[in-house]
Amino acid sequence: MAAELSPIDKAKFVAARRAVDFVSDGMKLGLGTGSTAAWMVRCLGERIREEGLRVTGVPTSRRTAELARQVGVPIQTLDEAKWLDLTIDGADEIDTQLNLIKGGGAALLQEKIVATASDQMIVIADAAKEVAHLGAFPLPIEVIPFGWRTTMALVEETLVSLDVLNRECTLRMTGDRPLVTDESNYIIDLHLKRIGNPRQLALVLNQIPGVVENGLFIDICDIVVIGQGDGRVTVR
Ligand code: ABF
Repeated sequence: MAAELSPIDKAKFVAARRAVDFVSDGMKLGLGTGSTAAWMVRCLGERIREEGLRVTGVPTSRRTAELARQVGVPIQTLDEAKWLDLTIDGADEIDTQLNLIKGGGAALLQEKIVATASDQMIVIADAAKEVAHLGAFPLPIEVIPFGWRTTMALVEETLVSLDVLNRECTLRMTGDRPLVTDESNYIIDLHLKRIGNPRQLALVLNQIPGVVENGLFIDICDIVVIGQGDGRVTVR
């Protein structure tokens, strides 16, 4: 499967393949979104075909659901699963406390719901995702479309009240139209450059009317599997 991959894709693939080793027969899984998570879904499909692995997956986006169907991973809804043994997903940034920024793939809402409804979460990533401090990657927040400009203004005011220096907020676009998430919401990206107190910011952002969820995953990730372009994998 990984014959002629670029170094970055090799890194994502080996991390995904190693994470799938944690999956055992009968598990109910959360299936993440993004290119690294896509490798995980493909590796799961391979284990199902070659070993007869029996698992079910709850996808965190339509595109993950479609890929799961293509590669033969049985899927169900979170309500059908009720609770999950393990979620495996990607991330945009991972700090030394295993706190994450997620949402670059605009799937943060379902990803956070599914990850929180799991006994364990494994994050898979290439080494470039590891950072000393979160924030260089713009922090995505999901907002309802109604009054989004007002919501964005309230977010900027909140950032001022928190003495956040860099406060640029942008509506995520697809071409010349706002990107619409699977839950029919919008994404606003917060270009903060560095987040001094992710825990506090995550709590404050979700108090703002119109904000549905934010891309800070605090105390949710249990294990990180990092892949390198030369095929090495580290688990921490
Ligand atoms: C998804 O994976 C998103 O939350 C995150 O933005 C993305 C990372 O994508 P990739 O694996 O393609 O780098 O879970």
